[in-house]
Amino acid sequence: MKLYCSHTSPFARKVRVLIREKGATARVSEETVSALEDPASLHEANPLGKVPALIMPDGTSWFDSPLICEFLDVTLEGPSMIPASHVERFRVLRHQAIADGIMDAAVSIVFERARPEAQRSQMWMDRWSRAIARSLALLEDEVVSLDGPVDLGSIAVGAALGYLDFRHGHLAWQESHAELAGWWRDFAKRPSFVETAPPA
Ligand SMILES: N[C@@H](CCC(=O)N[C@@H](CS)C(=O)NCC(=O)O)C(=O)O
Repeated sequence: MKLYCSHTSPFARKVRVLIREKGATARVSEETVSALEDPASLHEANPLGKVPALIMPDGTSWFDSPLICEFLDVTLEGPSMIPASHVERFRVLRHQAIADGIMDAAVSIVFERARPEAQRSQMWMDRWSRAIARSLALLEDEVVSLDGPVDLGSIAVGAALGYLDFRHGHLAWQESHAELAGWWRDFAKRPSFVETAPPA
């Protein structure tokens, strides 16, 4: 299997961490692509033109990181990252949903900032910023639910927080969310996160 990814994408990092937590790096090779350069190989694997995308030896492809994670979780050996019991499964998927939402908003702000100033929408950047702020407040309130064995939910939250540190350091979110920051400081030390840290 081959994963098209980028080392700056938080969605790709989520998948790359999950593969490492399952101890299955030998099963998935990683190829770095730049989605914004529109490589044909990426479009063939994912018509949406986004990373990550997973391509199978027979040419079948999987895209959108939640689906890739679920596919890899059931097909790769190693500990399960999505619990089977309904209550636990939905707790994990809820964490993933809020984390993916933070990533969507944070990535959108980065793309918006890259546009010529006259074309930027302050209204949208403010709206995405408020969504991030509300989501961080929710995670701060519910931080105890992130404790316990690593799973797709905690991996996704880690990928989202790591992206805020990488691209949105000016938010200084760790100063206003002490519990969540404490959780992340420990969680970020996992080898799976250290190995996939975005470039300095
Ligand atoms: N919902 C997608 C989002 C993936 C995504 O937005 N990837 C970004 C990089 S962080 C991308 O490739 N963007 C290129 C584009 O939007 O054209 C997922 O979960 O995989």
